[in-house]
Amino acid sequence: MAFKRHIDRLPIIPADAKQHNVTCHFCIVGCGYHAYTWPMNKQGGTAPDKNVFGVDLAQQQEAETDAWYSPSMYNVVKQQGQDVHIVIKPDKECVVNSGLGSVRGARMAEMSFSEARNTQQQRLTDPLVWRYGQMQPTSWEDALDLVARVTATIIKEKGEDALYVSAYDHGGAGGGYENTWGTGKLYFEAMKVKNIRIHNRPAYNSEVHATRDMGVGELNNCYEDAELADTIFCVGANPLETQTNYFLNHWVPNMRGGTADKKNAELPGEEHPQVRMVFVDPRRTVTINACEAEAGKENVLHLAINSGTDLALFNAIFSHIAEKGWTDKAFIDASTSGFDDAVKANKTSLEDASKICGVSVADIEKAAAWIAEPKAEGKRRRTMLPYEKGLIWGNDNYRTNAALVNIALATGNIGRPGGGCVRLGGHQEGYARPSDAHVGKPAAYVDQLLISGKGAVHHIWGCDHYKTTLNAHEFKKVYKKRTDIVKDAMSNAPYGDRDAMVKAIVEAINQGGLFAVNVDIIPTKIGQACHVILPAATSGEANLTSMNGERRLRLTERYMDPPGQSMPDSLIAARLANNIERVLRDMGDAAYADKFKGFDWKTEEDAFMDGYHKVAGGGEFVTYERLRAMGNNGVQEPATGFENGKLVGTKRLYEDGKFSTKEGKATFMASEWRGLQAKGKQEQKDKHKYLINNGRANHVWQSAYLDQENDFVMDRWPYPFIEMNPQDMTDAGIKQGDLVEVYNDAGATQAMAYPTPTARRGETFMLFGYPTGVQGNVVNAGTNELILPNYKQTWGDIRKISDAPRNVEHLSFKPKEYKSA
Ligand code: MGD
Ligand code: F3S
Repeated sequence: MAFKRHIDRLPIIPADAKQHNVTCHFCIVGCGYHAYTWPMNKQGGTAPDKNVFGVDLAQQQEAETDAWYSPSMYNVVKQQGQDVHIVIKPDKECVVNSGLGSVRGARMAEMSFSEARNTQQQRLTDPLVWRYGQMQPTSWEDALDLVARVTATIIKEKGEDALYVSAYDHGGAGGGYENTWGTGKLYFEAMKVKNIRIHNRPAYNSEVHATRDMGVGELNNCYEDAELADTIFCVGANPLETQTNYFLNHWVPNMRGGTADKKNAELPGEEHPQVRMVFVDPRRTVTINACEAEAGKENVLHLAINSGTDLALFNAIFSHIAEKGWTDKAFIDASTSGFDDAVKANKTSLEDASKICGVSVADIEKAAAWIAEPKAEGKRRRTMLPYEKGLIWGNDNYRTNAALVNIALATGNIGRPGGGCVRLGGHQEGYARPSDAHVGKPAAYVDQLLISGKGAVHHIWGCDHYKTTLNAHEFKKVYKKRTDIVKDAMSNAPYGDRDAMVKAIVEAINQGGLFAVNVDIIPTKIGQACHVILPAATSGEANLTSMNGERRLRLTERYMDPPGQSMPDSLIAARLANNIERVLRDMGDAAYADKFKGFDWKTEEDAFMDGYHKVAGGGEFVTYERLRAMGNNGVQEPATGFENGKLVGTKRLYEDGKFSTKEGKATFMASEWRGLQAKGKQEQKDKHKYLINNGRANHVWQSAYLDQENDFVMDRWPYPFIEMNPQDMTDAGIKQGDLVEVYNDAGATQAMAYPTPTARRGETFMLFGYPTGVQGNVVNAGTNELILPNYKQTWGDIRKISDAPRNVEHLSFKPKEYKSA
């Protein structure tokens, strides 16, 4: 039977419940919520003065009422050691989501650590150290001393290049400006660590290098632009499932014609035709289905390209727009450079692109017209060009990113209402770190170096390579072997003798071992290989700032205690720095020890004031107190002032036509097509039958690190689905729900077959990063020249392993599409 929460009734939130500002800590959209908490022995009442909504709850409420919450929004958590009721419900006044919740964010409460209601009991509560052949709880003092001594010994003996670091660079869950500053100050200021990588890729680099090199920051518009656009040209993204409330609250109203007032006010005197939607994706997503239902099929164009051929398509569209004279000449002259050279270099005919991409000439032509053909009275079309992982984790990332920005610049669609060439984003952003210039370009391919036996100590902050890296099969094999060498040495060393323990670890490292430290909120898969695990607090358990996809900065206020001894990452970084400083001093190296000064933070706010407040653009205006006062609408970065008790921000970047280059001009870029660029991809494609396209699903947040303990999600997806064409399944003797093995030369993994009539023959789509079947096992090690991974272009074979197991029998395998009304 499908999952049910079996909740009969829930307490009414009393009128005097404490209210905290909360930004959903999951996806980039950053929906506004409120967390209400109140004592256990209290309940609100139905009378208007007895409940937080101020309405008579004895009466039937209207359909769109805000005066309700769902069981998933409720829990019992601790506040200053006492159990309290908590409700985390969407904020109707927040301009991002206007009261909408997503299937992920609306579960924030039930995804919280609760001893009273047994939720998220997997959370780490104490530091753990490898001892007596297993992980054992210990004190912070003990754990940090061991990490500091091993780390200090290694950086002194072998240099800082022997310290490897994996660290998230984001906002929201696990991240935030506080935490990226904490780790950044430790590894880039106290030390100059260069063998460092980011949570979702094997090197320290930008996912969207090209747009930045062209002078165009990747989050340059605002969510309102999706309401003002005449055309949305969406590349490699599935926003209904992955930026849900941005799509529902800003794209859908435009498709329904509901944003006319805004358009008339913002863009007076202009024709506002029905918005047109173009999607570039080899797969038909539910987003496309939803757009057809909302905007009408005739206003939706799906360019179902051959996997990895976006670049050729964009160059052809760019060439066609130039030929037709649909460019924005005034903008090109005033604000850009290199247009003519780019037109020459990227020249691609519609016919050539059609051959490469597998899309008809007519459809490419139509897409170009929908992007750029002027409206009535010669007014320019307002076209927004968003993109995400289909481009970012796709073939020839750098050039493809450039080719898309070329189209946006040629049509004058950056810095204008209804425009923007923007990544849709993943998680929220919260990057504040000292310069990373010493890392170099291209940055080190950390995972490959680890596989080849390099590195002595590995600090891992909120990343789980075992689930989320490429070449994961190989990585796990080697990583286990190397960390086992150190585990065995630790098991043989006497525990009371710290010097002997450190010596044993260093000797094991010298024999090819690796000492691994994992900072996380839950026990991870890579954590199984680690020697020390440090428990971190997450959003809501500490104050945390982050910005969303339109640069909207908010403060999520601490609303509950972190589990056990866990601490915010910023303070873990500070305490680690304090310990390394002490150990270096004990070793007699005062000069080196002095580099670790400046970490005397007592709270996460100290980290914020030391980091964001001092180094971020406009950061000097921003304090916790001011952000708290700005509530869930916050301020759009960069802040430009503080006036009349309010922070002033920036709605859109580049409205003045000045870009982020020395000359202030955006630069067009040559970006010629060169086939499947990453090593081994073409051979893989030639050899194997199926495209193993991969990505996200609505219910699941990232690698399911919290969802794996949530019955609602695990009941629906006990195993990662692999969408397959029904005829392909029949030919291979596979039935719905059967477990299949997906394999190629890079490795093998397992998934559950999900018949999908819209899947093209030979093309599949597998849920990425899942604990019960890791798609990254079959992604080969190939990257682009800047070490950007290419997860999406993966090919493999598929064979049946077993009939649907018991925990799959109850599942629905209905197509995911919905019918229009
Ligand atoms: P994906 O599913 O990774 O999600 O958000 P998206 O990028 O929207 O990939 C999007 C699409 O890329 C897929 O439909 C896939 O078919 C397409 N694609 C594959 N190959 C190609 C290609 O060659 N060309 C083109 N044009 N498209 C291709 C990702 C975003 O989602 C991120 S980065 C994060 S971190 C967040 N994670 C997340 C989550 O885990 N769950 C949910 N529900 N939402 C999330 N939001 C964020
Ligand atoms: Fe959360 Fe809103 Fe995304 S509820 S998961 S931020 S769409």
